[in-house]
Amino acid sequence: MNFSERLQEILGKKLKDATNEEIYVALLNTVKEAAKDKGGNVSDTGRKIYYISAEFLIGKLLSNNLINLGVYDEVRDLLTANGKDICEIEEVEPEPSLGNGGLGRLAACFLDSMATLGLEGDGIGLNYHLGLFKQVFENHKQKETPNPWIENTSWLTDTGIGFDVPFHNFSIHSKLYDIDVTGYENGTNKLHLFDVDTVNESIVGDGISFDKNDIKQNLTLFLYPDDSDKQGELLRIYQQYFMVSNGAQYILKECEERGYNLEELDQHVVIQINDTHPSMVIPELIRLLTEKGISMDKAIEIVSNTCAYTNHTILAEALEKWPIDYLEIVVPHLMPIIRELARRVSEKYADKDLQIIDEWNRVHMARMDMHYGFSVNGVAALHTEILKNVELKPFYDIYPEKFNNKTNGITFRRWLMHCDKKLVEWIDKYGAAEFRKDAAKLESLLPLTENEGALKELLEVKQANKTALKEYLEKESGVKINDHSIFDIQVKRLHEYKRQQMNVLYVIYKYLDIKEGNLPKTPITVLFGAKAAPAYIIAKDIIHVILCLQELIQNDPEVSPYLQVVMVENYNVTMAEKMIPACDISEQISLASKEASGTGNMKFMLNGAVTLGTDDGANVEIHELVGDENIYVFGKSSDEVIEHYAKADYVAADYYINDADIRRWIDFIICPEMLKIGDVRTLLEIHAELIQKDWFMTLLDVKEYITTKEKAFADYEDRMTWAKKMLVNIAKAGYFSSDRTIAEYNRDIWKA
Ligand code: 26V
Repeated sequence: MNFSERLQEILGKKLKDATNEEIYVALLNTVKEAAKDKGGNVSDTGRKIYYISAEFLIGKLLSNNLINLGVYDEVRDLLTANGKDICEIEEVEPEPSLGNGGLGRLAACFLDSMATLGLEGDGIGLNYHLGLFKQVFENHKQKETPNPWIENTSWLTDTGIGFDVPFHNFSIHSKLYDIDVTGYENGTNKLHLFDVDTVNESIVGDGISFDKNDIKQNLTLFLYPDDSDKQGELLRIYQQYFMVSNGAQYILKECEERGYNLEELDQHVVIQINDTHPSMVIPELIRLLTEKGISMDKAIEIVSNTCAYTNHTILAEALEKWPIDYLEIVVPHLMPIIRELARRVSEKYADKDLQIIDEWNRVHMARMDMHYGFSVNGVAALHTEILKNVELKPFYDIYPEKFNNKTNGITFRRWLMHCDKKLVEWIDKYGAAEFRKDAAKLESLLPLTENEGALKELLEVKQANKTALKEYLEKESGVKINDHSIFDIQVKRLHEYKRQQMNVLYVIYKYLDIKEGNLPKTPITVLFGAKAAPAYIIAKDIIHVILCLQELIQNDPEVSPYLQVVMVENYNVTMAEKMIPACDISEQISLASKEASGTGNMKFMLNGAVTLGTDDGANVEIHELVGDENIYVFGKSSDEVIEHYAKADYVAADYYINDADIRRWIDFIICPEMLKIGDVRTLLEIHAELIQKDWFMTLLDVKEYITTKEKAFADYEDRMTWAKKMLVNIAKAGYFSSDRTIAEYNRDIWKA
């Protein structure tokens, strides 16, 4: 029976008589069955990959699964023939928010690529009932509300599997739910999400507040609850240990069922540790192996050959260091192992920067990973170089063979085939359809730079996507934008190092310029999307400034026909899928050296946006691929920035005092018109922050940023030349397929 027939059977009534909700549920169940029928991927070498991550930002799954099962077109046509619209059915599906941003989305892309390449590789994580949070704007401020996503019928399958996870003087029994990961024209892998039966959603009070002490009721309630206080940090340790203990027990159970000798664990298993959140898997596995009678020496050796660590940031504040006191409270049984691991290091090395336990009795999770894992990788060429030469230099000096780079990638199934169907049609028409199995084939489009007809059509595709976004925003939020303006987009988590505040200064500059009568040839729409961590005050202040500016400009009839600012609410994967194909200019303006890689930059490029960015993270590699002509690069280099930090010689106030332009833009934040719209205290706070601190050096680059952005806007006017830039970006994006990244992980690290 084919997919459509089975769908009709499961639905049990005529398609044209069914509601969108009924069709969604029937589709979901048909997909689950088809995923099972395809069977799992099996490793050639017998080594199975486990990708452990606190975050999997999977996005909606229906269309992605239909594409991977090769039935998308068939289902769409069947629905159309019955008066139904597949897009409306997609909207029925809730989006889980099981991640913060790039790190979680990367994990989701990696699962898709592992399955597609036929690698036997599963994800292990947690089933947060209420996700991260849903962002709503109230009084020009972010408010967090719960984001429930689990419905009676969902992608989760109850496996019936569970483990006892020991904590200090109590234990919790887990429950494992699986989500199928369908490979594109290949077998099915699993995402294993562990959960607790006793979690109680009704303990949530105002916003996302809840009793942090009641572990049985709150353990898998939210992703990374506010950890600005001790109770929050403890809960995070509870979550992390719960994740890795379940993961370790699951892995050992699978090995035992397959009849493997646990002393040869490293022959059968490789564990990729996604940032430091799952690092306790190392001592936990050692603990479990020694409980099974394996000696400490042997257990350490096996586990060290099994675990590999990926670093995703050089920001010191994001490298986890847990106080021993906290670990003693949550997982006292793990401390003897951690102490033993630390002792062995201190016996061998005197350097204090290499110690697992520091002089303030904190356990450095990344250091444990580097000593007791066989691989350490960064996520873009520049990032890995900075790790080797600066941030993790003492480790590179003793373990040069462990360090390697794996430049991030994105799955083209979601970020092209699913989200930009018009562009795919165009690519197919011009003979690069093979990109589906080999992304490098996009390069065959390059000769089209000489084909005026093809370039015109490419511009038409972009225009259609812009109109589609305009319609979507109006329908979803009532916001009206001009689809015949330039779409300049910055969407990513809100963080000072990403410098949304620099984009804000551009908007102010442009507003004042238009006020002075200098009108842009084509109107400009600056779009933002970003969630801020609930406890990150400055990030929330920046959102406030953006929302105030949005209103101020909207209400100014002199300026609003030429410049519009829109911050979309609750930016998530679904919103990204709508915004990215519509983008003209992709804002990637982090302070050089601070953005480990970025992956949004790759998605925009693939969809024909031109990057405006610093030479940071993977932008460096984009720059190399497309050449100076097809990207707008500005700003101080990572070397210069690193030197400024070393010498501590960047003084924001000097720029404010000595540069009248900069002073004018910054002071605009507290001008009477802004103070009338916004909150005085907040605006004063961010004003002072920019002058007195500006830790991420906005003012160092702001002028060059503005000049470069103006150049990009001017170049946009020559539509044919611009279309060539778009084309080169699309054609060169093949390198950023996560299929390439995963093939490299497998070649160099996993060997599965
Ligand atoms: C975490 C935190 C938490 C505490 C407060 C400050 C702070 C700042 C940054 C982070 C980032 C944690 C790791 C992370 O998400 N890294 C991102 O990983 C992506 C996938 O590799 C990469 O593309 C992004 O550049 C990188 O920021």
